Amino acid sequence: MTASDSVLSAQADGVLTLTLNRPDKLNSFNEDMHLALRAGIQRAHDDDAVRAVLLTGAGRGFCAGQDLGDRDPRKGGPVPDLGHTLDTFYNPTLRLMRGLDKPIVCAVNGVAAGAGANIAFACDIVLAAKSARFIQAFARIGLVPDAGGTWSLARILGEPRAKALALTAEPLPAETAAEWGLIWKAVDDAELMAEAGALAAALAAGPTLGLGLTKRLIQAAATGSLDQQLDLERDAQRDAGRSADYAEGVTAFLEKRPARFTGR
Ligand code: T3D
Repeated sequence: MTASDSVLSAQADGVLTLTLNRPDKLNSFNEDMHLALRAGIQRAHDDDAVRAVLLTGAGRGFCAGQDLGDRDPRKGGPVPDLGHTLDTFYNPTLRLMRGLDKPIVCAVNGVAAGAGANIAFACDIVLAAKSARFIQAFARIGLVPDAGGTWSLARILGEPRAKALALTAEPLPAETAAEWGLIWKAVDDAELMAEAGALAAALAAGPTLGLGLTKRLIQAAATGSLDQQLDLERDAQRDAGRSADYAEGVTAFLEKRPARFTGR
């Protein structure tokens, strides 16, 4: 395992595990953690040996959003340009996560607040400990949901629930988040890391090209028409059909044995 100060990263069997690691601040984001998380996701882009990412948090929380200690108005100085910090820190990471052609599994081990919740929702498959809760904490401090929150909440939940969560900042328990379709599953706390790790390992042993194309198609469906989507599916299927993993998958089926995918 290698450790940057604020994000631990470990790679094994095709899974890159990234652990937000500022537990005394509930893994809230300072600049170092922003850059370390982005570097981790970039590594997943660049390294063919990485075939899935597992994102989680150290300690009792997943992530409490922005480190508000770095925004203390009592320290004086100019009013911060938060549009600039979104452009500089959150938005590039969100785009990198959504653009990664490999699955990101998120194991929400505890409270996820502010941008911390919305970064979880930007992952591809989200499991949460039953004790975890999601809080659109922005309203408590006079901000608006960011890190893609208005997009994912409105799209997944629809306006009534998205607005209620964002305007009240009421904590949403993990089990309700799962019932509402905001995450994949709420699991017993003691089972979370084993279950999320097994899922990430299974994805890393899967047909990486096909999985990446699938991720891209489902994301494109949010903004495209059926006509556009049918064309995208045709193009993606053409690429998938040329992959070694497709040939292996069909051969394995016909030979009645498990497929051995190589990610190509
Ligand atoms: O600024 C920009 O660049 C714009 C982008 C903004 C994105 C955002 O995310 S804005 C939203 C920022 N986040 C919040 O407003 C959440 C703040 N935290 C909380 O409301 C609560 O901590 C939680 C509901 C998440 C958890 O509550 P609880 O009671 O379980 O824990 P706690 O006691 O409040 O926190 C434990 C420690 O973590 C505590 O430190 P201490 O007293 O033990 O030394 C607390 O101060 C610290 N902590 C928690 N969240 C943050 C934090 N420290 C700095 N920043 C935080 N966000």
